[in-house]
Amino acid sequence: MVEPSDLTVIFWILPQTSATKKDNRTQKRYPSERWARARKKGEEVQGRLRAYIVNALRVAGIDALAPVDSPFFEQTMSQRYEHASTWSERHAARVAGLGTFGLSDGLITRVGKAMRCGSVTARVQIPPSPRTYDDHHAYCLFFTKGTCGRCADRCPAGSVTREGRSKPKCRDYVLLKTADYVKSRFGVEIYGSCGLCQTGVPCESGDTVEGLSKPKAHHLLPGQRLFLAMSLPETALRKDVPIILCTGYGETMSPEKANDAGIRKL
Ligand code: B12
Ligand code: SF4
Ligand code: SF4
Repeated sequence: MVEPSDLTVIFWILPQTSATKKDNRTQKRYPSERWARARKKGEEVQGRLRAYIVNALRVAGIDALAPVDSPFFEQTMSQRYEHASTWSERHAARVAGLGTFGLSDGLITRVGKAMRCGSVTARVQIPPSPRTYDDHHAYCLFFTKGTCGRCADRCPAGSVTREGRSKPKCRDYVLLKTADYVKSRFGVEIYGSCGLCQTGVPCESGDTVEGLSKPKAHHLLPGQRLFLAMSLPETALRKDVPIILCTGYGETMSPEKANDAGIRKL
């Protein structure tokens, strides 16, 4: 029998690169090529990262699974919440102290809303990272200051408005229109890419998060420290196993700085 208190959720945020954000900022209707490719390849990377962490934990004798890869994960249509799933990465991240929701429903983190995220649940007890907010909308200017609303202006599907969000409008747009567009224009076969509400907005890179320093490229977010702590036995102590500290947030990183930080290859 497993009690909730026996478990720890390990969570990470992988921000989009500055080049991807820059390209998508100029878009008015459809995603840029980089954004579409990041949606496809980014999720593949997430899948591998989840599998890697689960495996490292299991080798260290710790039961673990990635909720979204487990047989219990399903996406469903809820009468109350429309499109829903049995594991919400965004809710888990909010609880883990990594971010709060914005007007567009996107999760705004210290490194911004333009990101992808993932999690692994493990049977181990680790003290939780501190949660630095009480309000679940703390990083959104619309809810905290009554300003902004830029994500609503940017949404080409009319899904985000100042009155709330329509999931079906977003879903129809990204499943039908952008999927056709990125396939015919870039040869990328992927549904669900758009992200105009995540780029060209004040919260894109975490600038609406007050009072907290932005993590440097090779620094870990609080939730990621848990990951390192937990995978230490199998990774950090073994010199032959590489550790990826950050995949994607390259604004201040260069091969020289990476080298200085002890990373052998960028
Ligand atoms: C199905 C899905 C979709 C569907 C429907 C999503 C939806 N619920 O609206 C479609 C295809 C439309 C979609 C679109 C997009 N998605 Co999507 N999607 C998912 C997926 C697989 C499941 C989401 C889900 O149904 N969860 C259950 C519902 C109930 O919760 P939720 O959507 O996570 O979040 C809810 C909260 O924000 C809540 N909320 C808002 N305020 C408050 C306040 C309180 C108090 C509470 C309790 C809740 C709450 O309302 C949201 C909607 O119900 C997740 C991965 C995952 N397993 O979590 C990715 C995920 C949510 N998508 C993501 C992304 C990047 C996108 C897109 C930008 C597409 C793209 N890649 O270009 C758009 C953004 C849409 C938007 N405005 O946020 C990221 C989120 C990034 C972020 N910053 O938030 C995720 C987490 C994928 C990942 N691994 O990184 N997506
Ligand atoms: S663009 Fe503005 S209104 Fe929309 S989520 Fe970001 S801070 Fe909130
Ligand atoms: S992903 Fe695109 S369609 Fe969906 S809410 Fe954001 S801007 Fe609108």
